[in-house]
Amino acid sequence: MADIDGLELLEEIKAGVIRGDIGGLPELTQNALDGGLAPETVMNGGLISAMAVVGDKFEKKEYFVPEVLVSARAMEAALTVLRPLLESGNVQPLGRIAVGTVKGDLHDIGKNIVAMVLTGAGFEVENLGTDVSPDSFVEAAAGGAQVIGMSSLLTTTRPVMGEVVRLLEERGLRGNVKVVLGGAAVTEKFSEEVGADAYGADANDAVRKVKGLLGVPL
Ligand code: B1M
Repeated sequence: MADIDGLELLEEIKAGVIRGDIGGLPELTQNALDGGLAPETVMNGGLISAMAVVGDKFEKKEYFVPEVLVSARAMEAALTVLRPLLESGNVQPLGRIAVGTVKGDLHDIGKNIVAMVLTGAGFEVENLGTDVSPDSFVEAAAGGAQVIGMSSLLTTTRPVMGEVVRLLEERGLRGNVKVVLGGAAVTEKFSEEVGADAYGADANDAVRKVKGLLGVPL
């Protein structure tokens, strides 16, 4: 495929997510892959950049929750095509990680991408879902997760992450488990303040940070 076709397809995918074309996205995504675009290119250049536009529209009150929800579903439809490719990693897991969106927060697209990319990088990932209580994160750590990954997009849910770190300490588990934070409500500075071990700016950065914490070569 000529590069220009690849760029056009990426633009179509991006436009499809922005206008919420749930039905058309799987085929467009498949066409892009068949045409030689890498799954990571489709995800970053098509899907994630589209959600950034959707976020801008929401902020400017050009989009409201229903439109955002339809775009989110369109992105999920595309991800069903990408998921098997992004998750086909090594056979021997490099480590065990539990990932969830914190209590009070239902945003899961970014967290699911992080889970997918970690799986693809060779980790065994338990996806705890959304609205995950501090106790559930602690249970995952007690059950043998070496890393607890928390995602938060709402500033109101940020205190939950500090609560989890505190509970892990209180229950004597903090020495055995690393904590990684991410999501639009989190910053590196905030991660340090609540006592997390690392901050992941995006899915690839999360993989880098988890590898670093577990001593896996980059
Ligand atoms: Co919501 N929402 N939303 N929303 N929404 C935001 C987050 C918001 C910033 C929009 C805005 O006002 N500009 C705003 C939060 C404001 C704030 O707190 N400061 C907001 C709001 C206010 C709300 C509601 C309260 C709206 C309402 O009801 N009035 C409500 C809350 C519901 C709840 O959770 N209790 C709500 C609802 C929704 C929808 C349901 C409509 C939908 C979510 C659908 C879903 O997730 N299934 C939605 C969406 C889609 C968004 C925006 C537009 C896009 C989020 C997204 O999916 N981005 C968002 C605006 C924005 O972020 N600009 C917004 C794409 C995704 C790939 O990126 O999630 O950032 P992201 O993940 C990235 C990185 O952050 C990182 O890697 C990912 C891949 O690169 N990352 C990690 C994420 N988790 C990580 C974990 C890691 C490491 C990296 O380690 C463990």
